[in-house]
Amino acid sequence: MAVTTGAQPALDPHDFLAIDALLDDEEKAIRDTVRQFVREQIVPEVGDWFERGVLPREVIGELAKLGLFGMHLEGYGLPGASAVSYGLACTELEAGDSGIRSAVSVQGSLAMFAIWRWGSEEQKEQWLPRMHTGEVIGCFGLTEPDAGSDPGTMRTHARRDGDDWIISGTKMWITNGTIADIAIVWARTGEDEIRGFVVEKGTPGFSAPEIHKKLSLRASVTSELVLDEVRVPSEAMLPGASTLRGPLSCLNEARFGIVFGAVGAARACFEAALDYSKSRIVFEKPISAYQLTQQKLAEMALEINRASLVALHLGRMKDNGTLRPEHVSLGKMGNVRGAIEVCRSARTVLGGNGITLEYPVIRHMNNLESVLTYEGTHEVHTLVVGGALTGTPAFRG
Ligand code: TGC
Ligand code: FAD
Repeated sequence: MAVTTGAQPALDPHDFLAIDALLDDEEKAIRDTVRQFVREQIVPEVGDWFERGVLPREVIGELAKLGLFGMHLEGYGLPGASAVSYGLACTELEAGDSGIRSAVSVQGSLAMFAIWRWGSEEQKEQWLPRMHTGEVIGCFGLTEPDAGSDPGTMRTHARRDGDDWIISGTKMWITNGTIADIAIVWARTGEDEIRGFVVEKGTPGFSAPEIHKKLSLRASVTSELVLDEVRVPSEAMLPGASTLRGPLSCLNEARFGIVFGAVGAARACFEAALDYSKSRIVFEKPISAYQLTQQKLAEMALEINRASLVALHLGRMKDNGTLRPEHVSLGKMGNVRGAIEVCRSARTVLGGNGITLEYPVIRHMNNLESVLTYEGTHEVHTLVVGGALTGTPAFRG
């Protein structure tokens, strides 16, 4: 069939490749609900939260009311939405702010998923319904001051004492740590054994001081977890996981959300740049009329459409059971890097206005520096893909 030419309606700059047509009604409904929430309740406020370095507790309540916590998990009163629907929700949340998507990622894909995948029936019944409604907030403690990309070198350890476990160590850079009611803490229990524990806030010896002075992801709580001989009962241990496979399986879930989320941050910056370019007059013309600006906008549109298609494809693979961790690594490295390029280019279109919180661009740009690093750095994912391509593992040996 020939390419359609002749008189046509104008192309939609916000959906240039008509990707919307690839979504079903339920996916669109979820996407639209989250988009409206973000436009009405996040976008008008988030610059101020970012400036003040806070994530108001009520926002977590609103995210829970929308049913977003653990939305892609099944059973225990959870919605069981498709992976694509969850991904689209992440795109819309991150169009607001990466910190908002992080709050949902950590609750659903890390803390809830750890219990859902590796917990006992009692743990699932005890925690998952209350985490879905936001009554219980969770965090996920894997990274340590001296063990980030290589979590297998963690020092946090747990030893048996009668029926209890005693946990000691420090976790670093933990999203939601200070506001969490429970922490999933990963600890060494033997030379080759790593296990997860549900540690409740208020347990003697456990504290979660907030990390300040961040210049990225400021509308998000980031914390240390300090465990000083913390005693927990044997029922606090997640029975299904006994190696690094336990926490790494949770990361696959959260990384998947980032593949979609990064598209949202990029889209928000593109939209800001497109709008601005039409109204900003320089040398007596709107800057959108200059070819160099059009090139920037075209490159942004290219990247956003490419990243959206990659995300949707990986989402369909996840829904049909063919998605592998290496695919997620490729998606995370490509879409986050692309989003950073889009945001930096958008920043230049806004000129001096590009550096203020009056516009979303520099906030997204700064946030994406965290997104590039957390959930596995760009380099780690590059090496995962490199290992899969060559058959030569890059990390050890
Ligand atoms: P390696 O020897 O390859 O594997 C150890 C065991 O794990 C299994 N495995 C996986 N399982 C599930 N999913 C994956 N993606 C897996 N990758 C490996 C593997 O089969 C093995 O299982 P078993 O049963 O045989 O023992 O592990 P390694 O020590 O060589 O490390 C590999 C490496 C570097 C890829 C991995 O450690 C890694 O991904 N490093 C990055 C760490 C990371 O991403 N940390 C993120 C912390 S959480 C976070 O950042 C939250 S941000 C939240 C927010 O605010 O949004
Ligand atoms: P390192 O591992 O010290 O890496 C430093 C540099 O060396 C990086 O560029 C890295 O890519 C590079 N590098 C490492 N290995 C290699 C190699 N083999 N070849 C080439 N280069 C290499 N963690 C949690 O557990 N839970 C959370 O909720 C959480 N939330 C976070 C929120 C924020 C805002 C941030 C910034 C981080 C968060 N993290 C969390 C931690 C995050 O996952 C780690 O920062 C990340 O995994 C990298 O670890 P690191 O900072 O120790 O860097």
